[in-house]
Amino acid sequence: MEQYLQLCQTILAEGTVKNDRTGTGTKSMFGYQMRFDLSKGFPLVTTKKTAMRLITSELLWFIKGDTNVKTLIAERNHIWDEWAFEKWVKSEEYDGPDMTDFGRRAAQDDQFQQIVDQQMTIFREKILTDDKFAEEYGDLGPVYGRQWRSWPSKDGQSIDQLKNVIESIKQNPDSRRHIVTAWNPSEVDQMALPPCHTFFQFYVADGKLSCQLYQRSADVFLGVPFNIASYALLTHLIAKECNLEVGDFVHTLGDAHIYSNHMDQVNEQLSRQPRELPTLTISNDKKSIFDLETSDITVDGYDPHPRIKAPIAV
Ligand code: UFP
Repeated sequence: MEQYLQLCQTILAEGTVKNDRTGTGTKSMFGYQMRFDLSKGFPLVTTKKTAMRLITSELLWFIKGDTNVKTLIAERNHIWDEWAFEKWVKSEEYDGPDMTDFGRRAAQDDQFQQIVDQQMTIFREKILTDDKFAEEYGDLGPVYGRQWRSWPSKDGQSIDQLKNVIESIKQNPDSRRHIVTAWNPSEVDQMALPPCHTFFQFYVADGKLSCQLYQRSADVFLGVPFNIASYALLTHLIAKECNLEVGDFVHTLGDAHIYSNHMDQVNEQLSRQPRELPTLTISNDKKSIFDLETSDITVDGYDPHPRIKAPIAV
């Protein structure tokens, strides 16, 4: 994963100090590209421990077209909880303690953090046990799963971009139109977080499938290790589905930034020696990627340096 450390180094050396939506401040550069040959190991960052289980369950959730956090919560994956929780605490039905601007307030106030945690626990329990509540407050709306699998079209129908792209890779591998886009201009204003991984394209040559992602905005310390592994996994899954070997994952970044409160963590990582990459195994007994479950995917030989904690910018 020299490529990832090189990205960190380049931003530290050449980036511009730039303000951002969250008010945290960043060092940032515009336009950067990394390339990972997927036949040389699975690109899961080794200079800090990264939770593959969360990456896998989130990606399969996207692939199934699911937009409800219930599925993720049931798998102990909490990366999307806050977005659903926000909808709940802003609703008329919510009658607990005031949660205005809870993310920012909790970050500055430990006591308030405890109150948020309590409400979050109640929220998760309700999502898991009350179907009607989950239907109403667990759904995140027009996020990735929706755009990939049922992009609303003009005539009231929907477009299954993922199925279509798999079909086009199989039928016409040389095509230059193997594209899936999550950036839907007509729905961006309804999204809590407009898609960061916005657009991807597949490419077939010499029996190998490559994938390039355009990521408009990249939190290099917290987000990017997840994003690399997620799209590497997606490329493996689609390659298997199409009977192809894996080629390269090309990761193109728009605004690539390191938050000002992640500098020590990035330097800590840069002081560590990268280790051998793990290998990915996809269980063979299921036919379609649409039927896969988290337990069907395993990563072996992952021996990372210890975890590094860092605050998330909201
Ligand atoms: N971010 C990522 N990868 C993701 C994701 C978010 O890096 O997959 F969902 C980061 C990028 C940025 C913030 O720091 O989250 C989104 O903020 P904005 O919409 O202002 O770009």
